Amino acid sequence: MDRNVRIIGAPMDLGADRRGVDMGPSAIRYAGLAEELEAMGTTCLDWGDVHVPRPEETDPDAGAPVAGDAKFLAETETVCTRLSHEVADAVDAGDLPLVLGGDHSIAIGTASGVARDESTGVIWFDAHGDFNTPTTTPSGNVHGMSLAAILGIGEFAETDWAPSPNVSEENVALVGLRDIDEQERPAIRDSEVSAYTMTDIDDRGVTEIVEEAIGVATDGTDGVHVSLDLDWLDPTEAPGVGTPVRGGVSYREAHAAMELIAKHLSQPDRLRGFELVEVNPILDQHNQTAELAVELVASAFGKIIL
Ligand code: 5AB
Ligand code: MN
Ligand code: MN
Ligand code: MN
Repeated sequence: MDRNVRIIGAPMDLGADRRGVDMGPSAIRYAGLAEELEAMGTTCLDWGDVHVPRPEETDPDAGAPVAGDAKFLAETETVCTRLSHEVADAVDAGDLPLVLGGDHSIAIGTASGVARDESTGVIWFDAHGDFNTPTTTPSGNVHGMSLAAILGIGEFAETDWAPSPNVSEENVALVGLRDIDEQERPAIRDSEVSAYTMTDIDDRGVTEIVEEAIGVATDGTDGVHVSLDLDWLDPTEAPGVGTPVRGGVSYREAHAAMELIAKHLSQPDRLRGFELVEVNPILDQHNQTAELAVELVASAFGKIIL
C-alpha cells in the first residue's frame, strides 16, 4: 500500500439490536491493526473516533424523518454526516480511509464520503443484503437497510443525506448472501446490483466470483469501496458478530478474496475506501473476530506470504 492509511473509528450501535458493536473499533485496534499495517511498510495514521451518542441519551422516536420504521434514524443521520466529512477529508488528502465499526449503518456515511467527488463501485461482503427500507424492514434496524439507503431506494430517496449519487446500482456487488428477508428478495432481484450467494461461491469458487465482483465495481468507475461485514465469514471463524448465519466463507476463502482485492485494485490505485463492520466483542471469543478482521485488512492491503 503506497498511500497512508487513515484509521477512523465509528463506535455506532444504534443501528442494531444486540449491544456491543460500539466496542468494535477498540477491539480491532487492540488486535494490533496499526502494528500489522506498519509491519507491512504502510504508514498508519489513527484519527480517533467520530462521536456517537449513547442509545440511553437519545429518543428512538425523535423526529423520525421518513415513513415506516427506522430506529434512531435522526441520530444515524448525524453520525453518518460526521463520518462522511472525515472520510472525504482523508480522500482529499490522498490517504486511504479505513473505517472501523460499529454496526453496518455507518456504511451510509463511509460511502457518502468516499464517493463524494468520484464515481465509485462498491463490493459488499455480507451474509445479508442490507436492502430493507423503513417499510419493508422486519426489525426497524438501520444496519439491515444501509445498502438500500446508499442507493436511494424507497423512503431513502426522499432524504438528502442517505443516497450517494456517485454510486450506481450497476457498480455494486453483493458477495456471500445466505440470509435474505421476504421483501428484500424481490428488491434485490429487481435492482441492477450484482448479487452473489453462497451457492454461487459453492458452484464457481470464490476466485471467480470475487473477480467478477471486482469487474462489476470497476466497470467505468473512478474507484472502489469495500464494505466488509464480518458476518460474511462462517461463525466458526467469526463468532463475534451480532447476526451470525451458518454457512459462510471459510478462513482461507476470505483471505483469498482479500488477496484478489489487493491484486486487482492496487495497480493502478483504485481502492478508495475500506470498512470493517459488525465486530461485537461481547459475543467474541478472546478477540478472535477482531484479530481476523486485522488479518483480512492486511491481505486486502497487499500483505504477501512469501
Ligand atoms: B447486517 C435483517 N435482515 O433487516 C434485518 O448485519 C438482518 O448489517 C440485518 O448485515 C442484518 O433486520 C444487518 C433481519
Ligand atoms: Mn451488513
Ligand atoms: Mn450481515
Ligand atoms: Mn449485524
